[in-house]
Amino acid sequence: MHQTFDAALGINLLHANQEGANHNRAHFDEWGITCFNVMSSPGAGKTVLLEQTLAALSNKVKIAVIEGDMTTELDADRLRKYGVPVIAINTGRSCHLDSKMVAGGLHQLEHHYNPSEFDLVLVENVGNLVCPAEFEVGEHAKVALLSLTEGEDKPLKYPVMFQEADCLLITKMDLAPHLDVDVNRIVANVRQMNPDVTIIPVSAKTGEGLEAWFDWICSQIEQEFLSEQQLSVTH
Ligand SMILES: Nc1nc2c(ncn2[C@@H]2O[C@H](COP(=O)(O)OP(=O)(O)O)[C@@H](O)[C@H]2O)c(=O)[nH]1
Ligand SMILES: [Mg+2]
Ligand SMILES: [Zn+2]
Ligand SMILES: [Zn+2]
Repeated sequence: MHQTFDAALGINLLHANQEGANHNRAHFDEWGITCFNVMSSPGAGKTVLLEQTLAALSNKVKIAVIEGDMTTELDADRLRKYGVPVIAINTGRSCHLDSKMVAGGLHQLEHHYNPSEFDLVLVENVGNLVCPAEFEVGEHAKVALLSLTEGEDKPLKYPVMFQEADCLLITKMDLAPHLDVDVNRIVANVRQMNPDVTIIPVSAKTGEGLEAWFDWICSQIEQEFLSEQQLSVTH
C-alpha cells in the first residue's frame, strides 16, 4: 500500500519508480521487445482477453506474460496452458505493480530464456482502476479495459487511467442487451479526456472486436520494430 496523501512522499515514490521504468525500457530496447501494461478494475476481463490473445497470436508472435496478483497464481496458471512463459509476481499488500517488481520478472525471463527471442511482453496488472496508471513499468503502451457492467461514469471518476491509456477495450459487449448502459456515452466520456485513444469494443464471448485488437497489437509491434531499426541506423 502507498500513502498518496503525502505529496512529497508520493513524488519521491514516483521518481524512484521512474528510474526502474527506464531500466526496464532499456532491457526491452536491447531485446527488441514491445511491452503492454494491461490494466482494469478486478473482473473486467483481462485474463480472458490474454487467454484469447495467446490462443490467436502465440504461433506467430513470441509472447511472454508477467502476471501481477496480490497473492495467488490463479491467473498465471490459466495462462500457462497456452505454452508461453508466464512469470507470476505476487505484490503482497501492494495494489499495483511497480517497475522494480516488473524488473524482477524481466530478470527471471533473462535467466531462463534468451529474451531476444521474444517480440511481446504482456503485463497483467493488479485489478485496480487507480494507481496502476501512475506507476510506469517501462511499457510502450498502456491498455485499459472497462467492462460494460461498470457504468458510463467510470472514465470521469477515474480520470488518470483513461487519460493515460493508449488503447481502451470496452469489454463484455455481449451483455449490452441486458444492461441500461450507452456505449456511445462511455466513448464520449473517454474522448473528452483523451481524444486520441484507440477504442475497441470487444466481447470475449462472441469474439466481437478481437480481430481489431489483434491488428492493433501487431501494428504496435511493427511500429516499435521500425523505430528501433531507425535508431540503429542513426547511431
Ligand atoms: N459475458 C462476458 N463475460 C466475460 C467477458 N470477458 C470476461 N468475462 C467474465 O468476467 C469474469 C472476469 O474475467 P477475468 O478475465 O478473470 O477478469 P480480470 O479480473 O480482469 O482478469 C469471468 O467470469 C469471465 O468469464 C465477456 O466478454 N463477456
Ligand atoms: Mg486476471
Ligand atoms: Zn497501488
Ligand atoms: Zn536489469
